[in-house]
Amino acid sequence: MDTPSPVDVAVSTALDKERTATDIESIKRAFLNNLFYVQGKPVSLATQHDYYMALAYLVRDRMLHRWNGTAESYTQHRARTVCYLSAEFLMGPHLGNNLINMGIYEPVRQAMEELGLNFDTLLAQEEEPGLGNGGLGRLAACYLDSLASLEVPSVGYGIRYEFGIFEQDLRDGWQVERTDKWLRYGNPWEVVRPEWSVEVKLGGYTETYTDDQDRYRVRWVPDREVLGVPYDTPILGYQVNTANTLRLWKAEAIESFDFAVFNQGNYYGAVEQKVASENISKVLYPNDEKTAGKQLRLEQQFFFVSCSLQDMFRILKGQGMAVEQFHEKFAIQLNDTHPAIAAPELMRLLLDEHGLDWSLAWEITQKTLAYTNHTLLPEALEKWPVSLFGQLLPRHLQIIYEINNRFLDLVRMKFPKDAARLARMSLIDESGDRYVRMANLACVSSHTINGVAALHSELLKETVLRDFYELFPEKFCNKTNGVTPRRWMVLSNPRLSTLITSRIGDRWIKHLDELKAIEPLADDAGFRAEWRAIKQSVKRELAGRIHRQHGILVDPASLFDVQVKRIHEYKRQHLNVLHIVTLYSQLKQNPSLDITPRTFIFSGKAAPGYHMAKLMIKLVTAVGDMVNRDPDLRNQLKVIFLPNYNVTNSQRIYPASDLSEQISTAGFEASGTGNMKFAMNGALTIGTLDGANVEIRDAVGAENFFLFGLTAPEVVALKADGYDPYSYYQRHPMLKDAIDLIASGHFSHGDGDLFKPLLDKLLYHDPFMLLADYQAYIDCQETVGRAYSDADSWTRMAILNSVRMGSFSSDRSIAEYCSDIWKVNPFPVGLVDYGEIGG
Ligand code: Z57
Repeated sequence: MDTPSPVDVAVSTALDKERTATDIESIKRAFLNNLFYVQGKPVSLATQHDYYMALAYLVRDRMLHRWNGTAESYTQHRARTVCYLSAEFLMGPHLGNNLINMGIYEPVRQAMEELGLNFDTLLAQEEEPGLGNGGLGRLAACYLDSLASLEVPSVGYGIRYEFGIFEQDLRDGWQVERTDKWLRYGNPWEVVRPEWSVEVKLGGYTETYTDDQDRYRVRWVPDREVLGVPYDTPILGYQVNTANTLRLWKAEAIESFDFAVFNQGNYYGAVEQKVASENISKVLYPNDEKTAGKQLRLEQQFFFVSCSLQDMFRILKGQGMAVEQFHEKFAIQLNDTHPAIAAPELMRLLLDEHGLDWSLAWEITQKTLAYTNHTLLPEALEKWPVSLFGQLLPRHLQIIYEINNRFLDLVRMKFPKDAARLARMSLIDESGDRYVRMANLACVSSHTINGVAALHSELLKETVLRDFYELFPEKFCNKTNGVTPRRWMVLSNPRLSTLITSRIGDRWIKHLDELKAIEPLADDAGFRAEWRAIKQSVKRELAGRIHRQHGILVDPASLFDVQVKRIHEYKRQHLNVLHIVTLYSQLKQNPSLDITPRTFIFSGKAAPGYHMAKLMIKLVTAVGDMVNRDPDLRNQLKVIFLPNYNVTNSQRIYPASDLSEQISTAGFEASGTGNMKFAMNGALTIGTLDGANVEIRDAVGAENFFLFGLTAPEVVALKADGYDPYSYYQRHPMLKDAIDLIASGHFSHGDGDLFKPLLDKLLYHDPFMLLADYQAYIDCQETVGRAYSDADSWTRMAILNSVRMGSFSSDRSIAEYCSDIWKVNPFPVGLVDYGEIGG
């Protein structure tokens, strides 16, 4: 360490020890101080939310020593840094997670309880930042946790949406959306950095000029500019000093008033421009796996990417590094194609703003970027009409054309006289209306391309990215997704975590592989009893919540059969419903039939414009309405749709689940990550050979996994053969019975038309092959039911599932990204002891 500067010394003496102390008495003092001085409330007027804020601020105070220390250390050592570019970060509530990662959960809980406050009520006050749709955004959040926990210098770059994913209500069993006003009561976790704001150009035209060295240059003359203002959130690693940054950009007007317009007397016109600028970061597009194709969405993508790249150039310069060293300082990961505009934008900055020539700029760009693909669904592959693109980003379109010219020459060289291949690989789709193909752009511009599970990565090479694989086989790899055990075990399932720690210590939380030391205990009856008692008590808690919030009584001893995820036809929530209707029908026909009592729990949001998904929700709730109040069923079946699935709610659901439904049509779910959260918490999976299910089954053992259904190659073969869903309906009486019962209006007050679009699609198209998999699913569920009735054997399987999930920690995923893609090493941070410098 250098000699402390006068500022260091001043800081050291000014630093308030009260703001770092974590003993119970200090926490209580800090809490009461914050209530008074930050919330400005006497105890007599304080709300639960005031208490939450007072607590959040004392936690934030205790994070700042690490955050500042980390920033200072990275800057001094010019540490190589991962920049994770993502249009979504689905962080979930911060408070509990920060307490866990800082290692002060217990003293803080005790301090609050000693003040007479209910700690869980305080945690529940936090409005979660729902800045993502589902798996892709939550993966980004798990990856930030692991990057920090592995002490890897990194920044998450994204958009600070004012309205995150909508809140879902149910009215008459239908989804209705409400805007998510998550910032309403303030956000204690962010720090705005207006001094690092950047300007982003939009629209206009380009012109050429020759510079003072007589070189031909291009200038972009925009017709609009917006300001990007960074809001930073600290991301703590687990039990390390590292605190990385999530930097989210808010769009603002550059001048809050356009005085030229104002002075002409057009006050309203002046304000209009401010409103238009702020629109860019106003709202998250609520589509999972479907492109919106809207200009505002492209504006969002370019906005956050341009802000982030400009920010990297500022950092580079601040560390005295040359522009030519950009790829040495930064490794950029593109989370899907949403930030793929980074390729032409980085080229533009290097060429037009920093004066590099094409070949050097292109080398730097390719050495910097890497691309993760998250889907094979054609409707999710982004493409932008060339006209729209050129109007918004005229310079980028030129650059894309130039990248394309050079790229297609390469293709011609490697594959002479293959016009069809050229047309498929071109960055521009010219088969009809012209489009810019973002996946092609990402592939050409990146040094590495990865899928998110082994099967998905193989299918990518065989299907959507086949041509690119044939040209650049060395670019392709797999990085199977993972989830953070800090949030998904320690925070959400404290009792199970405590049980595990009581037997093997707490190293498993950082080294999840070490869970396998528990394996022998699966054969220990005492351990099984403890495990089962915990599962039962967590199920009782969820049952209580369901009763209080929805007035439905469910039996905690019944099998909790759970499907929670976005509502989508390929995820086949309606296959689950066909099973429920089949059981219902059997019980109605034979009221003395004894089945394994089940509670079916669904939760998930439908994209607001996805009518079939909304109808699937209505089908679940309609079946639930009939089933739940039918005395003939003797409480053997309950069907619950829990509204507003989000991170907060999911944390209460995974630990209370017995059976995890992972029943997508094989070949359609890229990975899935909920599947991992369930298994870690001791749920058994019923699933197809899709996404990461394949690897989960390998890890936990085929004998501990309920497999059914067509494989991905069988799905392709059956389609090629001319799949006829109607013939399955005719051949399988139970299937016919279930479909006929729904079609009769039995679950819709006699309205036989309500579910007709859904049933017709199944009978006459069935693109996701529910009818082909129906019988196998029913048979497999029968096996599940029988297995559950042997509680001891079930618990043994549950334990083996959980303790064999070590490789699905996002720590493993991130370690692989670091070594294989980013070539970045951990950089442990030592904290400056200001007290000693000053002392
Ligand atoms: C999204 O959540 C996923 C893929 C997408 O293309 C978009 Br857009 C959103 C999901 C996949 O469906 C999951 O299978 C996967 O686990 C997740 O991304 C994370 O990779």
